[in-house]
Amino acid sequence: MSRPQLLSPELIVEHCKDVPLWTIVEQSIVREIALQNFVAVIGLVNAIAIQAEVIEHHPDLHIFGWNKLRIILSTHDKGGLTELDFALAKKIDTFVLNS
Ligand code: H2B
Repeated sequence: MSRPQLLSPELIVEHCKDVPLWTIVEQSIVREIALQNFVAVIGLVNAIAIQAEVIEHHPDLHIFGWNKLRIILSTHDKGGLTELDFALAKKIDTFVLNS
């Protein structure tokens, strides 16, 4: 996939409307999720990992507290947020609904 450009602050605000469960933290968007148990978290991590490989865009994934996952999305190549981050956030939201 081609590497998109950094988004303007105005476009970031627009994209955030599509992913209301994500929070802007510095140059990234972050979502924390609590699931039923550890195995459910691992299942979600695996689903995200496969998608990340497909689109060649990789979030930071932090498992903590046995049933929680913190997902941090940023485009490292560009030093901030791009369309790729919001596309992956939307996809991850669909995985969470099904986990
Ligand atoms: N993931 C993230 N989150 N940011 C990047 O800039 C990035 C990546 N770059 N995954 C990708 C890999 C790039 O290095 C390869 C060549 O696609």
